[in-house]
Amino acid sequence: MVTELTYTQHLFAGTRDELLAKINKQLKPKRFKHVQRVEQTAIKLAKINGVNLEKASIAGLVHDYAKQRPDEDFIAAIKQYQLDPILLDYGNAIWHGVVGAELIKHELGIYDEDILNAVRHHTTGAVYMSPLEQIVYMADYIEPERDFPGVDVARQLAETDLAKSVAFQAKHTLQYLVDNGKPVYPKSIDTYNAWVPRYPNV
Ligand code: DGI
Ligand code: FE
Ligand code: FE
Repeated sequence: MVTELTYTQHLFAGTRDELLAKINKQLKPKRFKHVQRVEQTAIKLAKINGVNLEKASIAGLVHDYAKQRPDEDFIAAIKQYQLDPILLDYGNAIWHGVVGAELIKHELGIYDEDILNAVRHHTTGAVYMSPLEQIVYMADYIEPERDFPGVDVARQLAETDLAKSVAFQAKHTLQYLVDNGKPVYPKSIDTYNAWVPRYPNV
């Protein structure tokens, strides 16, 4: 069942359909479908955890808004908004969330810091994550088309113990990065340290 919320909280200056149209222009069809599945999954987790449904909808829809932008756009934004220059050592995987949040703020006029932090932290997690941030981080990981070993454990955990599911994702993502010799963004390690030792056998 698809939940099409009516926006009333002025977090975005327009209707959900108007927001969808703006996102649609930024993304290829596959990615556009993904963000709609993340929205629906985020709403489901928001209902379970008593989180603002409109924020879950907007954050889910916009989380990958910048995913298909060229590198030059991110490099320009890192400089223009004086973000941490260490970001320049990374690439789209890290930029589309951390830097993407600034593009969302300025291009879509979404200023709610909880929504923006949910976008900023959706890839790497963070030491402190609000319930909304945890929901978007997990919804992206477990949306219905995700298919990897352990995804069903992650889904089960996300619906029963949100914080423990965050620990699960932090541990398994770091494991994946290390196993594949990928560069680890320092904040991903901070996320691991903040969340995983609380649940040593996750
Ligand atoms: O944008 P999506 O594909 O929907 O999902 P995402 O934003 O969670 O990105 C997932 C990818 O990002 C996944 O392949 C793992 C990667 N990633 C997460 N943390 C790090 C990272 N990649 C690098 N290089 N370093 C990280 O710390
Ligand atoms: Fe993403
Ligand atoms: Fe995503």
